[in-house]
Amino acid sequence: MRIACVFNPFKYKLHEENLKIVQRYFGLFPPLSMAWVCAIAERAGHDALLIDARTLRLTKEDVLDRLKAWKPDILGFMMTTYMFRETLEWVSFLKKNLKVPVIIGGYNLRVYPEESVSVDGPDFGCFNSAYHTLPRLLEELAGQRRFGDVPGLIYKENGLVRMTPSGPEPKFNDYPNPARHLLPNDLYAEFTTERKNFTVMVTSKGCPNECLFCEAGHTAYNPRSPETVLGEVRECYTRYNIREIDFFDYDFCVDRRRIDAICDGMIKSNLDVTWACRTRVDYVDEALLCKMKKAGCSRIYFGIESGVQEILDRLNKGISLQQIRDAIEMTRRLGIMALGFFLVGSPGETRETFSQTIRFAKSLQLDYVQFSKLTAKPLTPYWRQMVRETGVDYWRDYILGLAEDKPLPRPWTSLTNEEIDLLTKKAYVMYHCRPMFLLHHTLHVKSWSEFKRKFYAFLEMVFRQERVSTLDENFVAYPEDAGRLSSYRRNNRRNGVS
Ligand code: B12
Ligand code: SF4
Repeated sequence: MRIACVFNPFKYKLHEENLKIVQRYFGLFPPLSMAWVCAIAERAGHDALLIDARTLRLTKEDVLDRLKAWKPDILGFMMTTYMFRETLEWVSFLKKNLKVPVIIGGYNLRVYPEESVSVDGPDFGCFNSAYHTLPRLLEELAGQRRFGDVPGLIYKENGLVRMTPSGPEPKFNDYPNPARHLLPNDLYAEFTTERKNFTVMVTSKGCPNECLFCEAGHTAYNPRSPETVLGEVRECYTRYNIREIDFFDYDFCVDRRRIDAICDGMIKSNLDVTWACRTRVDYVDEALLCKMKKAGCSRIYFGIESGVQEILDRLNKGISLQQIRDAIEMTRRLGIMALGFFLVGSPGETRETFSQTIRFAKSLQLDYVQFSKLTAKPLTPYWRQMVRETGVDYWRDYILGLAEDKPLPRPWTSLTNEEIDLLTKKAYVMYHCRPMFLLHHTLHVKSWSEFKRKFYAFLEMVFRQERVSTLDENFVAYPEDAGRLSSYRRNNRRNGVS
């Protein structure tokens, strides 16, 4: 069977936690979920195609032409809750023109499995991992079509949406490596990228902590072994010329023995690769940071959330301001850049608490900051509370097409959504418009593309941000490398694909 997965471009949404400018400059990333899906299909003996229409700047019509030439038996899409309706438009368009079945998967199917498939467009849904589901589905599509026998599947039958039991949770370690050979690996970059080629890796699922704003809280930890991780790093280095990796795990350092072994392996292999990861301030100490630095770690993203202890406690973050100060000081002293994630509009937040947070952020001398508007995201404790208390589930209504994209209420703070939006913008401007900060960053850029990306982002942040966030029909992600993209498109045209 032939499965073609499509990663569509997506626009800024009012209900998301980030500002439009953050979304625009966040980066162009490999569509990793579907790269796993394709790898799983290929391992089972099927043919796979993955079209990253977002990075390649392809329109629906361009993608249709490519698919007509490739002739898939089934189309695949990854669904997040936030971008569900936009991806659904792509599903409808391509399905109407190609007349092949569509399977959807991804995080939104964990939250709203039946609803996701009940809408017009998708024929099948994979509500957990593709690991067992996809090979069995492809087998049934080619043969008997007994969909009830496929584990973890949602499908439509006689006007009803049916769901099969999901079967045992596969070990993440047993997955093949994502099918990066199907991707334009030299086009990816994130805001902080210093080297090319850049990629993203995910080496564990889940997180044992229980921060109340986070959907990963208290989810089963399912890691890949150090050997598997090192094997993927080596593959990235030799096969795809990757020189910078961002480990996108919810928390890369949950298991001290695992991270120790990964770092030891990286030091031993002596590959010319730098990397970044996310972790908590209470998971690092001097010995670990020294080892991470030696292993090529150049940036760590820490969840700091607030500069007010009372707010950290209300978020159930389980860390103190002193722990934050110590971890950031150590990280920077050892020559690793530190990024801090902060929340705006937390429970009990006022203008005064947020001023304290900005002062705290500045005092830490972080290399990067990200301020996000605290939002009741699906599967978080705040979302559960909101649904319980109001009886309305905005996200469910949104994916069913019953609610428009809009900022969600934040009953836990007296600040209005408009004030939170303004404070978030102000925080970015206040943090970045400091002469010493600007000088330091200008002197430390490593390439022309890094300089251009950061310079344009700065200009847009200071001069082009609207007062209150609005939708933008012409929204596109910052085109990292327009020259390389054009040559890709030219080559493809020469080879007969649009
Ligand atoms: C890498 C990543 C990205 C990358 C690439 C996109 C991708 N998912 O491949 C980038 C940066 C582009 C991205 C973008 C966004 N992301 Co993202 N992303 C991730 C991240 C960190 C890892 C995904 C991954 O590879 N996981 C490991 C694989 C093995 O697991 P998996 O993704 O669940 O995939 C398995 C199954 O779900 C299933 N499956 C998944 N897709 C499909 C498709 C088919 C056809 C089938 C059959 C099965 C299937 O099979 C897979 C293999 O078993 C996850 C968090 C996480 N740790 O999982 C967030 C996550 C998926 N992203 C999230 C969000 C919010 C976004 C954005 C909206 C952010 C933004 N504002 O821009 C966008 C939306 C993109 C879109 N088109 O909708 C949320 C989704 C929450 C939700 N309720 O939907 C997550 C869970 C992060 C979070 N904690 O909030 N993301
Ligand atoms: S914020 Fe970080 S530590 Fe807290 S639950 Fe989420 S992933 Fe885990």
